[in-house]
Amino acid sequence: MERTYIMVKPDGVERGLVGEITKRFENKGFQLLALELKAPSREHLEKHYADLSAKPFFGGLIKYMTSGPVVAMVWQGKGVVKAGRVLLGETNPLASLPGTIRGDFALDVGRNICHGSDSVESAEKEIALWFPQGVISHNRVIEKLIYE
Ligand code: DAT
Ligand code: MG
Repeated sequence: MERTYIMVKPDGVERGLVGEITKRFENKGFQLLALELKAPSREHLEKHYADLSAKPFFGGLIKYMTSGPVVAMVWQGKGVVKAGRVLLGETNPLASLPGTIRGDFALDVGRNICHGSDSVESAEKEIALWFPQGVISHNRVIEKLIYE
């Protein structure tokens, strides 16, 4: 079953949006496999965002991401990588529709409150980076009510 890495960024944690963001993934039917409040090092975040290291905003991005704790999560379910991106909205919150997390709660691209993996491949890498100890694999009793 597909898995994705979702992270509430420091502004989302500070603004008390952890429950709101988590609720949307739960409501949709996705299954939580891992959740932890973390204070990642600069080096750890530089690995997470390695693909963006040449971008002019990289320094500001790392500074923002180390400004407070983040909530790291792994969610599982059918099509969860793509569906997670749909729940999040666009990278630029102003281009995100109401009903999406960024569309409902953010304005600036550099304060967009939540991260979601952009492909199955990056999800696997990100889950291994944030949860090297692995996640809890468990069978939900309600599975047959969510899937046909
Ligand atoms: P996403 O987070 O939607 O996957 P991304 O991976 O391209 O977007 O960029 C990672 C983060 O970097 C993004 O959430 C916010 C920041 N960022 C992206 N583009 C930016 C820009 N043009 N100016 C400032 N920050 C930017
Ligand atoms: Mg990205």
